[in-house]
Amino acid sequence: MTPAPAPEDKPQPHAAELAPELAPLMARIATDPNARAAVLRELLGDAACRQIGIYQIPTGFKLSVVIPVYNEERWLAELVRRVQAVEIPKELILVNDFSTDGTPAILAQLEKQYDNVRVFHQPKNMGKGAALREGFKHCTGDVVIVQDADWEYDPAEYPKLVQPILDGRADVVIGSRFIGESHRVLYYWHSVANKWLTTLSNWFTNLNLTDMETCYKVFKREVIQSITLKSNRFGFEPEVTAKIARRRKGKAPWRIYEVPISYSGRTYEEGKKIRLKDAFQALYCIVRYWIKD
Ligand SMILES: Nc1nc2c(ncn2[C@@H]2O[C@H](COP(=O)(O)OP(=O)(O)O)[C@@H](O)[C@H]2O)c(=O)[nH]1
Ligand SMILES: [Mg+2]
Repeated sequence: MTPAPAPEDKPQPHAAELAPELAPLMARIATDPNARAAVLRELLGDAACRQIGIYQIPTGFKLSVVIPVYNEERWLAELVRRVQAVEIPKELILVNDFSTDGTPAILAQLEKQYDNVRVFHQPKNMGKGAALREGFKHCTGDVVIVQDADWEYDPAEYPKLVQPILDGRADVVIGSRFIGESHRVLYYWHSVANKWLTTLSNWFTNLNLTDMETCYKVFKREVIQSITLKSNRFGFEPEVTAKIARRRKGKAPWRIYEVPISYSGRTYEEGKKIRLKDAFQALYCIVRYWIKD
């Protein structure tokens, strides 16, 4: 006896098949994300749409996606495709950190393929922090997001990450892998190290973050371009956190939000590069940037 198909295997009828009069509307909203958001808001209600990051993108809004790239030939092209698939107007700033594999050729191809992609090259391998610093200089968007060049983080979550800024509630948004979304089950000691580093950073900054080491950090452009960053390698994460924390006070305090994100970590065999020494570097930077800018 053939088993009954699982519910998700059954072909689902398209809305336009059920109700042909919907066909012109479906065709119209297929190419217009704001029209789709408006229709869904009417159907589902504002609250449900907010939960899933469906909202109107203001006219003229642009997101700058800064991608540091070091020897990522295996992941890069597909990652850029996933970023481009996000329905937010954007520019992609890719910074090649002196890669020695096929990455430069892929970057050249991407720059040719897409109008909104710009590529910059570091003169020698200097680390993620230095690559980001270079990338931030060239951003022209309203909001800036950091994107690693692997598949550990999912660009489909940009709308949710940008939402607190577009709502006027936040100046900085930090994605957290530890407050609710799904994640690939991998290295236990990594998650322990992440939690320790976050806790220690919180002691010094008095922020109640749950994931300081996350890649997804989102800033209003004027916020990130007004911070002087020094760390060349993975010290970027504690440094930027400390410098943002300092600006919670004063005349125009920066407001920070945290948003749950999923995480599909990669293994060392798949190209993960962060090492134990990077945790010690982060430890040093937490203390160093607490003492002095
Ligand atoms: N490890 C490492 N990553 C770099 C460097 N320069 C730029 N990157 C990029 O920084 C991002 C984070 O590094 P990644 O290896 O994904 O960190 P991990 O996944 O936490 O091990 C990736 O997009 C790298 O390609 C570098 O010198 N070393
Ligand atoms: Mg990574």
